[in-house]
Amino acid sequence: MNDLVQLTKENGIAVITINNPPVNALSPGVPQGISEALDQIAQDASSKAVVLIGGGRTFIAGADIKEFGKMTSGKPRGEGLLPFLLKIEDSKKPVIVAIHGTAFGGGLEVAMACHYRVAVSSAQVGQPEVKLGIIPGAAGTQRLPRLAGVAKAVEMCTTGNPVKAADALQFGIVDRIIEGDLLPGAIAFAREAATKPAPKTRERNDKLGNATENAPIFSAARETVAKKQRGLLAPVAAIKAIEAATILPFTEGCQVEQKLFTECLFSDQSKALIHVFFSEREVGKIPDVPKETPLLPVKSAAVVGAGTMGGGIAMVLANAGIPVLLKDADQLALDRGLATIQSNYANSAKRGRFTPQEAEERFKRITPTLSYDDFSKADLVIEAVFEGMALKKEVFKELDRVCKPGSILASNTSTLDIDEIASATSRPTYIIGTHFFSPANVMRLLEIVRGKATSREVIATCMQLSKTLGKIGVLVGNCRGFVGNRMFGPYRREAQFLVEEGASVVAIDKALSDFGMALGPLATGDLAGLDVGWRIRKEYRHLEKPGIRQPFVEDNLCELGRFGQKTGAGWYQYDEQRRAMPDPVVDDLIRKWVTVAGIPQREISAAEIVDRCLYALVNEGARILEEGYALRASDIDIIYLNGYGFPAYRGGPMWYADTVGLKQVYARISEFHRQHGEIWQPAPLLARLAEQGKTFAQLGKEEGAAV
Ligand code: 3H9
Repeated sequence: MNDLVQLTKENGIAVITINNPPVNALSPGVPQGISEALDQIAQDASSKAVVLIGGGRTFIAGADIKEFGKMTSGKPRGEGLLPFLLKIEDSKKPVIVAIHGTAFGGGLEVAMACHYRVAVSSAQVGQPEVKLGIIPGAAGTQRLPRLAGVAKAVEMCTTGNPVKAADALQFGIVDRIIEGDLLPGAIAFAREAATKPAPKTRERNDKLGNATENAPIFSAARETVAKKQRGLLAPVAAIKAIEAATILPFTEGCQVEQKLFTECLFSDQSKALIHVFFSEREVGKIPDVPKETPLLPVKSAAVVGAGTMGGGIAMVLANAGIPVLLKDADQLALDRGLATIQSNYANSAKRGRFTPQEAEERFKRITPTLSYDDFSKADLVIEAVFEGMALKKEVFKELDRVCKPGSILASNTSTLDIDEIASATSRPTYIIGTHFFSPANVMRLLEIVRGKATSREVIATCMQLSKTLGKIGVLVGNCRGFVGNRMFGPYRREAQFLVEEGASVVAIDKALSDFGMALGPLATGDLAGLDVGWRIRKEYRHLEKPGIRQPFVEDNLCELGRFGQKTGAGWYQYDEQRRAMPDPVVDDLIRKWVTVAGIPQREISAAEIVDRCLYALVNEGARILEEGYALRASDIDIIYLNGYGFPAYRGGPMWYADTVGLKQVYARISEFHRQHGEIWQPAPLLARLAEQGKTFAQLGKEEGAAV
């Protein structure tokens, strides 16, 4: 046996413990260690049954995801896990799995090959492979329907969502919940089991149903997947594999699963989703803010501005159990803000996200106020007033006066200079940007903007706070628009240019939606409110270089009061339910305006729409990286996946560019540069990487940047 697996014995029961921290993944050595332990136990007449348990915080959380990259880059796969699982299942002595933490992916597949499963009540089981763009690859799609039934297996394998121990018991995945300590409970269970014949999951067919029962399950699942997981290959493959379980003998079903697993594993989607998995964990690592950096307490908070963003942020804080003061200068605005919060909570309760009582408790954590009187108690203040430097500075000057020393003063600005805001205070080390995305209580992204004086403690505290709030915090530098909006500018600029050059509003949104974006760029504008960008452009007009082409349609729409969904009209017109409909009035206006502007009209393909919009993102992302405003290309990807509806299966804009090949991306951008002039100047970093045959992903590993 090896260091990863230990074998002990207690009162005639052999105990195999896996110790492969942090999550007991099935890394090379783990299956071998368990297998050798089983060999020894088979020889030991005094061991009547076996308990398999994980050491540390969890049972096996799955295959070692790092190994997948090696496999797809040529490492031979070996025989896989199937023979190992058959060996467990064929053990003459019953094997009982004792689950705590998470039995995920390969972990659940191991558990299902054992004869019995017991779990503590806090445990979870799941087949989360689809989230990595693959399907279970060790007979999970064959054994799970045999234990849990076809419908549950389909649900688990297509959504990847975990199942709590109590539900696992109800569905027959787990045989007993252990109250109290797991190991003694599992050993007691093993003693009972030792006297009975050990059931083999693969030989059970009682829950597999028949064709008439299963057909509606599969067709409903296919429909749901097409709607909710648009463009994803793995959920479709998972359904196919489970379907095989219902019509083929176990061994042949496994062969179907293997084939589908391999196809998924080698797909670009899986590579992208695995990139996302590791990037999400990398994003919290900041070179000059080590893990040990002391954190400041955040036990109470205040929000300035009860508008859409301020109200949403107050909800996010209240949801995390943090009492929050919500201030607005205007009674009417405050009342309106509070009413919106209350109705949002009521809707969440109606949809069953939490109980009415929980909604009430959350709502009660928010105290409305018209004054700064109680702000001296707040550990953290988040300003969310209108986007305007003069107003922000006024607010911060006041906050500096009323807040206690050591409280963090954060701005929710989406574009403005944090250092200039900090200059209105006497405590620039405590000033930071916390840029939430709308709707703040829904969107996962939080850009944390580091000013030049922001202290490490304040950064570490805000990074930690993002986790407490259920957000994914990404540290960015202080440049205009920070990372997300700075890139979004050129992206939406191109969408508008394309409209001016002859593409229809619908064609543009459709091209990007077909690419996988949650919403097209023009519809996104309508959702966010076209007036936001209009206001910002007005503020920054003096910074625009003369002679550079600027889009004008959106500003013209705003001049007509068409701000998007909130005014019932923008690029589209909206009905009562906020459903978008193409608006012939807009088409006519655009044609009139472009004729006046003398812009030649032409047919524009969907491919050009996608390239123009996405490469505008990538080119700006490359500049941001080079200028050090993002730590890693993967941080930019995380921002786009969590704040801008970029499809996860494409890995984010920078990963997508790597997938296309930077040489090709550079060539296309150079072509746009020749056609459209200076705004398409290729980023020097992109030019260099393309020339060297490298990727953005390699850059992160080799050079390291500073925010
Ligand atoms: C699979 O099983 C396929 C099978 O069908 C077999 C096919 C043949 N591998 O998330 P955390 C690392 S596919 C390698 O921060 P938490 C993670 O990178 C797999 N590493 O902790 C991080 O490293 P670092 C199916 C892994 O407590 C550290 O562990 N299973 C793996 O918030 C801590 O992770 C899954 O998809 C892994 N499998 O959450 C489960 N898992 O510290 C994926 C974690 O260096 N994992 N790491 O940044 C999870 O969902 C969560 O990590 C878990 C813990 C809930 C387990």
